[in-house]
Amino acid sequence: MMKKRIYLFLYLIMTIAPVFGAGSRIRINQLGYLPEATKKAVFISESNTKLQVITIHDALTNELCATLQTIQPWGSFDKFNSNYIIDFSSFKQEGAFYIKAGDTYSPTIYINQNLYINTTDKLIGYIHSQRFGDDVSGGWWYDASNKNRSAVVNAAVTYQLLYTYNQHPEVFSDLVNFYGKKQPNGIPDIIDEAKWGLDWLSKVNYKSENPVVNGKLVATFALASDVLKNLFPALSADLATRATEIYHFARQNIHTASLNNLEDILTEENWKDDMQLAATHLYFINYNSEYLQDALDFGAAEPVPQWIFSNCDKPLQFYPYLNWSPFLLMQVENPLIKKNYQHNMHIALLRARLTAQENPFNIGVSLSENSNNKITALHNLCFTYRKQTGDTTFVNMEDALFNWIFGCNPWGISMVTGLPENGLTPQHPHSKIYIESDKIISGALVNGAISNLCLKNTETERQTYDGAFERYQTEWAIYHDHVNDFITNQPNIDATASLIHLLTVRQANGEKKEFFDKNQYDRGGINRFNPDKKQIAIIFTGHQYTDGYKKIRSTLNRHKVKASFFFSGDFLRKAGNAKKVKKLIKDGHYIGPATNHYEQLADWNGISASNMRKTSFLNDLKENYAVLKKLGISKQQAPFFNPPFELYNDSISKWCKDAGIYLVRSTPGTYSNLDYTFPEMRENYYSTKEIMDRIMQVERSNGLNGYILQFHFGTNPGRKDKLYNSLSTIIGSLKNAGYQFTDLYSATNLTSEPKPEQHVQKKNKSKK
Ligand SMILES: [Ca+2]
Ligand SMILES: [Ca+2]
Repeated sequence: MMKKRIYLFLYLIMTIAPVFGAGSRIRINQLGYLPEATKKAVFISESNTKLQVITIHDALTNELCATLQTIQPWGSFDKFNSNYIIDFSSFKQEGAFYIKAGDTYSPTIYINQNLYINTTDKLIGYIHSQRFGDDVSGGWWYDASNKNRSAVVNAAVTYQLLYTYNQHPEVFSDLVNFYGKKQPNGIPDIIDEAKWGLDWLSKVNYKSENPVVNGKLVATFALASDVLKNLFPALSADLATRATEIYHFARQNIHTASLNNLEDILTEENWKDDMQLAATHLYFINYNSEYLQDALDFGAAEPVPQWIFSNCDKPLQFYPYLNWSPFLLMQVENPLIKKNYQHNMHIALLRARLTAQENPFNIGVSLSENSNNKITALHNLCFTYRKQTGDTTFVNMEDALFNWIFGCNPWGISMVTGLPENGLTPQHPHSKIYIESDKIISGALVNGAISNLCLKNTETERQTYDGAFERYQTEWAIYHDHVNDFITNQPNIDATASLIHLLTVRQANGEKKEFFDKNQYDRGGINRFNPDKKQIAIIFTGHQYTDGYKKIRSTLNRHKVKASFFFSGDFLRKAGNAKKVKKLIKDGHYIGPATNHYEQLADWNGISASNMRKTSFLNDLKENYAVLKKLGISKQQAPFFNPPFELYNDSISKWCKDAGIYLVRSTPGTYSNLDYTFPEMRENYYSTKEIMDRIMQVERSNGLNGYILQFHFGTNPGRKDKLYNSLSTIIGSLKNAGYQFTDLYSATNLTSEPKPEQHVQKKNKSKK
């Protein structure tokens, strides 16, 4: 009997049990997911693991938010005996979460509609940092850490910047001038950067170049002449002439040039793709049918991207990886041309999908040197094909390529330096700046993983470096976050430029089109929202006193103003306060946290209070949320936080972001928050009249657009002259001055207000 039991027990362990896999990991896109988008993660495990269900939890409170069975087994792969694709697309709440599968936890997963805001600025900033030369005579960008100068790479980067801007000009901001100084110059920053490239490319002596270079010059100049028509009219006309001149030279010299000097200068083998793109752009400048014929002829020689059909191709062998020409020519009014290119792209994508089906990450490129060039190129190919044909056959592969870049890969690392800021990103890039100064410039996509087979073909032996990533290396894919690994961990300027396009189209096609964050920040906390809007947000903070309750509530109701209230855990636990808070919820106000005991988090200079560690801060906040929960407010319904005494620093705002919440404080200058002072404070005391005068004075001199006015829910009994008694007058005068009062959701536009249905569902569940 005893024996049988043991056997049964062992049997259970071996068959049903272990989600406790040794080396089990959940790989996710660290940048995050749009609420309405497809959301996938990959579970990899070195042991045999059965996975049938996963749960999703809030990253701060650990609250269970969803239980899902949408998991697909993938089988075994190299050293990973079990692999699963976790599909959590049905989960659409915004915030910070994690997935739990057995005893395996994912990193923090961010779901938000505004994921892409400012990301392209970072990438453009990286390209800017690669400028070499002086501002007067110009220069080029280093194409790699060895500080080479390459006309093909410079032309390809410039072209991609112009192309991307031309597709979605609305996405790009103007924060800096041509020299990168924080001084808007009326030119989108992506164009400032493209202009740097153009200036140097204009100096290249095309007569000593071959069609590989000249084709790229023509395409770039012709596209630039179109894109810059309004911004730089004279330059635009000049570039059009130059493009035509270079094209005719290149066209006449194809046979003399192509065989002789191609191989010495470059490893780039194909030039017909470059000449095709050149002819295409010239056709779109003057609609001369000879150019169209040339474009079709050159295109016939290279109908599909060759690297999709090859294995260990060299970095520049089939450069640039993506030829936009077929997509541009599909717009020509000719059904035959359109159909032909559509079929070619379809075949290329089918071939890529065969490769993708061979690995759990669904990656459809062979991992050779500079694989991230191919990953971004294939993504852009999938996207553009889908956009132009409406065929969604390859959308899963497209998403997988995007997720791979940002961490859904065997190592769980985002391949872009410093993006996302709070993620796991390359810490030891093979870049000269890092080697010389230890500084990592954000926004650079590194070369990416390589297969062991292709690594052997390089002059490098298979490299091994000690580190956490070694256990995830496979024959299929090797990557090291190591400064000496120039094959996989070297920042790559043209892959970065290609990634700009990828992020841009994803941002432009997101369900809610917010391209810019118009909030103003101080040490990472929002202290003013969109100054273009004649709107004000009112917030209250409560810890010790409640004497303002009745007056504040009736005033807000009378004026139909929705405000935000931040209450400490101590406040919420005090007898009688729950009732008040419930009434405020019923009135439609926002209720959020202000820490558990309302203890100072930092001093007036922003220096952290002693012992203030991330875990202690977050644990304290968690307790505040636990009391809110008892009043029916989940963390997802309270994403804004107001720190005690409005004191905080960069770390505290960052910790808030990690937890999926936003730190908000008052806009300085109006003294509204000094309504807590009392006469014994002597020269620091402010009477209600002084505060009211001050608010209206700021209004007259500056306007109060986007202002956050913060008041107290109650104040020291020593203060007899309570400001809340005059709240109605303040709101009235501001309304008369034309201001609207708004809630923090619409004010900041950072996250959407949870829908009422979600509350109802939760209530029903908790009753069961
Ligand atoms: Ca600018
Ligand atoms: Ca080429």
